[in-house]
Amino acid sequence: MERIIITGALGQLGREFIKFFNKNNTYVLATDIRSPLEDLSCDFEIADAMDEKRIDFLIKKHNINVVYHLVAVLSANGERNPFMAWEINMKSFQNIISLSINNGIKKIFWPSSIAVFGTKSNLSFAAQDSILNPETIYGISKLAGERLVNYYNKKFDLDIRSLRYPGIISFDTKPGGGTTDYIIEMIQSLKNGKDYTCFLNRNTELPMLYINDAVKGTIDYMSVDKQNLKVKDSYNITGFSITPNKLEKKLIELGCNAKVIYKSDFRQDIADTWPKKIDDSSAINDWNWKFEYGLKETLNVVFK
Ligand code: AKB
Repeated sequence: MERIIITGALGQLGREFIKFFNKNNTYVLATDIRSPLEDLSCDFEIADAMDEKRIDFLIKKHNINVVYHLVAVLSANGERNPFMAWEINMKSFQNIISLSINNGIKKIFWPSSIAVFGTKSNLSFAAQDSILNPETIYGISKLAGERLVNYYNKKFDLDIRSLRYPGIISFDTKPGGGTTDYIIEMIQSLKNGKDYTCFLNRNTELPMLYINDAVKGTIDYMSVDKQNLKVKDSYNITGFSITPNKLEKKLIELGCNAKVIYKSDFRQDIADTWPKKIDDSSAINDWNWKFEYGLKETLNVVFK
């Protein structure tokens, strides 16, 4: 029986994983640095993943045998404070790996991101095994993490798995401090009749994935036999690609009449080093990855 700890559990992904595990009667211990405002319907403990002793205590107390380590400072927040971003992203990762080794935990999930790509990757359609030259501190930390996934899996016989998520779209829980966040902000503003100032240029195309696909895909991937997984660091996965302008037009078609004002900021420089589309054929071939929510299905969730 899996007994899962989630770090950074109150973030965009964590809350959705909790709902999934609750529905499937899987034991989950949610941890974060602040208390939830609502009932999560699972065990919850305040814990900072930077605090190795505290996490060690909780792993032992709750008999944990699987880790979903979701703590991360995302791309835009990372550029605001690169030293803090590196420290949090890398130290928490290292803590989790060393605690897993010491507590006999084999199975770990750790999200990577399209931020690992850079201007030397083919940004029109980034391959699984592209040249990776990330230019943000977030991307650099994700690339370092991917190399460590590969290294630790061999060195310590661990089963750490990772996916390169594109922008994740969710409406119940908002992301914080990312570059792809504009898509959620624009949809929600226009739906509520409020003008939206978009921090990316109208033609900036980026890959996106609806949260239900992200969660289901991750769970499917985590349950595949390890021998079938040819990619040893992190798999590309994606749903659909879109520009702010295309999204604006769709929202107008759906009856929204608020305006989008384009005023790009430093996040444009981040987006300019990220791919427009990514090739997820390795995930399709190795573990039958497939998404269900295209743009239409994603917008249907909010415009029912
Ligand atoms: C971000 O925008 O920083 C994240 C990501 C693509 O990893 N959503």
